[in-house]
Amino acid sequence: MNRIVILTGAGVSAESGLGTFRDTGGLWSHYDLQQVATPQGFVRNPGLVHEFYNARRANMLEAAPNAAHLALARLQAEFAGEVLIVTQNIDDLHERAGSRAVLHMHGQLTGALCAACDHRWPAPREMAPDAPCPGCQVPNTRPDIVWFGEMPYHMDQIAAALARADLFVAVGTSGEVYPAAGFVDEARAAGVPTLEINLEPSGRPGRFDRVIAGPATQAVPAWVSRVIAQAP
Ligand code: BV8
Repeated sequence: MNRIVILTGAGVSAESGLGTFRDTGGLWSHYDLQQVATPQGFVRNPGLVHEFYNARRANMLEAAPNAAHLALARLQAEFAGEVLIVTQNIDDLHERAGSRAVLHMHGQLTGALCAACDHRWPAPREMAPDAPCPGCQVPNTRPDIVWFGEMPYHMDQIAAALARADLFVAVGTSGEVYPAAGFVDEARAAGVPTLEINLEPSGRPGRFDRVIAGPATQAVPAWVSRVIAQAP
């Protein structure tokens, strides 16, 4: 086995204290997704959107990577083959755990984007609707995050990696948001073995070849140790 593609979701950051989305008490039970995670919501009320992401950016800065992030970074460092992490998460915990090859398909809280000129720069702790873009000075800046109805980032690179993978692993994701939720189907169509590591199996039975159930901080380090031990 040489090439592993790992898709992570909010469940991998849950034990770092960052909220998930669809679990009981998750983010979407406190905020209306349409108001804070769509381009239409941003146009309607940019102040509310910035408030939502400023709060998540503050949570992220207070959070620390957990044993699952650290185990995935260890796999990238010690596994002789390629390990690509594709994350739906917008936090930087994979990077802070030492991971290098991370694709943020839904963008990052650490990034800012100008909705007027497409300029990108490191996001300040707090963003506001009246803050001018450092590039064009127009006050129309947003977090560099992919909202519903927008095309995720790195899709071509992800499709190519899935097609040539020897194993596809989904960690801590409910598998409800597309196109990420379709990656397991793309992998299966390419004959790639699939593994889910999740608090409990998500989606319909048989969607993954194998399922390891348990909290990410326990299940992921145990799985990584086995992969490293078995590697030639
Ligand atoms: C697009 C950034 C088209 C914002 C996010 C096909 C069918 C149906 C619908 C669609 C479709 N194609 C497109 C759509 C529409 C939509 C969609 O999928 N809607 C869903 C709700 C049905 N998709 C889109 O709009 C996407 N765009 O397709 O554009 C297009 C085409 C051409 C040109 C232009 C455009 C864009 C989707 C991206 C939206 N942005 N995030 C933000 O973060 O605020 S998505 C959002 O959901 C988050 O990023 C999150 O990452 C993602 C998925 O959630 P999960 O990570 O899975 O989190 P969740 O809470 O759901 O699950 C947590 C899991 O962890 C659970 O299983 C739980 O059991 C487990 N867990 C909990 N604790 C632990 C644990 N596991 C282990 N250990 C623990 N301790």
